[in-house]
Amino acid sequence: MANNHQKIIFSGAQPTGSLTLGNYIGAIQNWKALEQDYQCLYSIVDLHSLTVRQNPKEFRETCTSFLIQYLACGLDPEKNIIFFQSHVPQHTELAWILNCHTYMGELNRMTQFKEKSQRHKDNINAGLYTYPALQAADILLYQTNTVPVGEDQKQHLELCRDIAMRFNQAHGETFVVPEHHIPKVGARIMSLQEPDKKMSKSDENLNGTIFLMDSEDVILKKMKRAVTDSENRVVYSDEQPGIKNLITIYSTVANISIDEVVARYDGKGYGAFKKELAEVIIEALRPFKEKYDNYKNNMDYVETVYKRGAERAREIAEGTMKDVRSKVGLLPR
Ligand code: ATP
Ligand code: LTN
Repeated sequence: MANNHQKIIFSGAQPTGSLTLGNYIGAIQNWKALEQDYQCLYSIVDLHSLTVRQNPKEFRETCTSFLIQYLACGLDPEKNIIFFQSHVPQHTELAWILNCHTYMGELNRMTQFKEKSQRHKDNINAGLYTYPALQAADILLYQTNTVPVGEDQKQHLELCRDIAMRFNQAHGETFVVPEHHIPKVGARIMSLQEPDKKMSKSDENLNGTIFLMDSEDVILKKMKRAVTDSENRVVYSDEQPGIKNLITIYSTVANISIDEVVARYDGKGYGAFKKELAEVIIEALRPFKEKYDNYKNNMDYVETVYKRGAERAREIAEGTMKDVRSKVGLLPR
């Protein structure tokens, strides 16, 4: 486990659909960079996905595929603790207690709740509403210092901090109050079809999202269809949100600066730019696809990874829960 000076990092993604280029650029790429210097916990937050109705058989497959996608992205299970949220029951136990320290007024303000209840009008359940308390439990259980996420999670993180401070004030120092870590470039990759909306794995318009699992042909096609404008100049400006988004993607995937991308395509039109961007993405994803197939053929190993991950996570989580139970006045077991 972490030595006393090693900072703790926690992050998670919901196993719905399949990982997108937005998830990779906004989150996973940064997770990988952190594994050298920190004790990192990365969870597949399967309980969060149950806020939307799932088909059990498909859901199990998606969860396994997510874990394999994490590993294929290069997350090292020796350095990081990688696990399924539902395998560590302390998450739901703490979530209940934190629910009792969260105000309805706070939950009412959450944009993700407002958006998701618009999208799933027939199933606006209590889980969707109290989702941020479970997310706060995920983070606070591990005495997390830093949470690397995309821009969209800032509001949930702020609420998590408020809950932690409130709890500490009421019961004495219990939780570390975490900071969020949002990347400077790429924190919000936009849909290729609607550049005013974030790229999302649950978008109904599949052309707006590049999935890490997409074939080369599909990536080329989606890139060709990406919405731009009539200027035909590769310029990074708010007036040209479509092309601005593509430049951001280029810069983060090829690991070169925005200025360098713009200079490289000075005087060239959108056609050449989009085609070469597709090639850059395809090249970057090649090792991902190879690793994915390898892990898929080695399910025994994959199972060991998540079982060991949950074991390590439970040990830390139980330490925090013992303190929490005692602080709120529950009798020792
Ligand atoms: P859903 O559509 O199911 O809400 P999502 O694609 O938004 O999913 P999440 O599982 O909610 O993805 O997020 C996983 C991580 O990826 C989070 O840290 C989130 O901030 C980040 N992320 C998601 N979409 C983007 C994006 N378009 N740009 C940058 N980061 C993103
Ligand atoms: N709500 C997040 C997923 C998530 C998460 C977390 C992220 C659940 N628990 C803890 C960071 C830390 C989302 O929708 N992206």
